[in-house]
Amino acid sequence: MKHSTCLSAFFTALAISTCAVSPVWADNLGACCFADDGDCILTWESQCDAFTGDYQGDFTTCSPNPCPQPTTTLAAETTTTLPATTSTTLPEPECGNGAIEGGEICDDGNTAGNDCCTATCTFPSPAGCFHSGGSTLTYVDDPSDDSKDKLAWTWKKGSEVTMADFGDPASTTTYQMCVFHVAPAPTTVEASLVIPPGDYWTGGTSKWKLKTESSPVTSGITSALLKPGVAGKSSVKIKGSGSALPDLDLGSEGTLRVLLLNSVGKCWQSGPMPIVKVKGKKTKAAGDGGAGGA
Ligand SMILES: [Ca+2]
Ligand SMILES: [Ca+2]
Ligand SMILES: [Ca+2]
Repeated sequence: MKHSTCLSAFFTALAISTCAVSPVWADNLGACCFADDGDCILTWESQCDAFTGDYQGDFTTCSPNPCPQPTTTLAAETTTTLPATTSTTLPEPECGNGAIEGGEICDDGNTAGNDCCTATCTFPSPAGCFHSGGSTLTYVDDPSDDSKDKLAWTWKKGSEVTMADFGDPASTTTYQMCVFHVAPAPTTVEASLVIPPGDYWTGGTSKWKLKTESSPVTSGITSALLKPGVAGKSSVKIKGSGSALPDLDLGSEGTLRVLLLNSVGKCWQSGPMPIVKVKGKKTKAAGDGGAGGA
C-alpha cells in the first residue's frame, strides 16, 4: 500500500482510521481498491465508487491488499540469433612440398622414392635391402674448420649383389646415402647425401668407382666403390670430406642406420649400428645389417 495514497484517501473520505487498521467502528466502511494502479485505501462504499474503485466488503482491510494487482506485461522474449558457426578447413597435407605436415614423417620436397624420404613422406624401409656382415660409419666433425670434416661408411661381406643392381651411375643412376638416428626414438634423418649420375664414375664391368677431389657432388661425397659379389663377398665404401659435407648431429649415444638407395630401386643397408665410440671430434658406429634388413 502506498501510504501517501492512503492518507489522501483518508482526508478525502473523512475516515477516522489509518490504512493499516480495519475500520471496525464505522458502519459500512471497508476496503476498496483502485483498479488502475492496485493501491488500496479505506473508505465507505460510496466513496469507493467515487474513486471508481472496487469495494471489497465491510470490515475488510488493506492488509493484505485484496485488490487485483496490476499485471506487468513482460516484454516479449527476444531471441538472439547467433552468427552461423564458421569452420576452418585445414589444407590437406601435401607430400613433396618440403614441409612436414599432418601425419608426414618427412618431406624432402619431392614425390620421388628411392631416396631418404619416400613418395608417401615416410622413411624408407630397410626391409628388402641388401645387408652386410659388418658395417661401420665414422664421422669426424671439426667444429672450427669444416674443410677437415670427414665421413666414411663401409659395408662389407654383403649379400649377393650383381653389377646390374648398381645401374649405370655414370649416365643415369642416382644414388642417395641416408644416415638415420633410429634410437632413441623418434627416428631422424641426419644426412641425405645425393650422388647424381656423372662421368666421375668409372668402371662398369666388375665394379663402379668414384674418385674426385673437386667433386661436382654437392653433398660432399668424394669417393665411392661399389663391388658386386656372391653372398658374403659384395661390398660398398663411400667417403665424403670437406666443407661441402653437412655437419651431422649424431650425438654421443644411440643407434644409427645407413641406407644407400639408387634410382633403379636397389638399396644397401647397415644397421642398426650402435654408436660404439666417441673420441674428440670422431664418432664411430658399428654393426651388422640383419638379414632382410631387419
Ligand atoms: Ca608436406
Ligand atoms: Ca623423396
Ligand atoms: Ca664441422
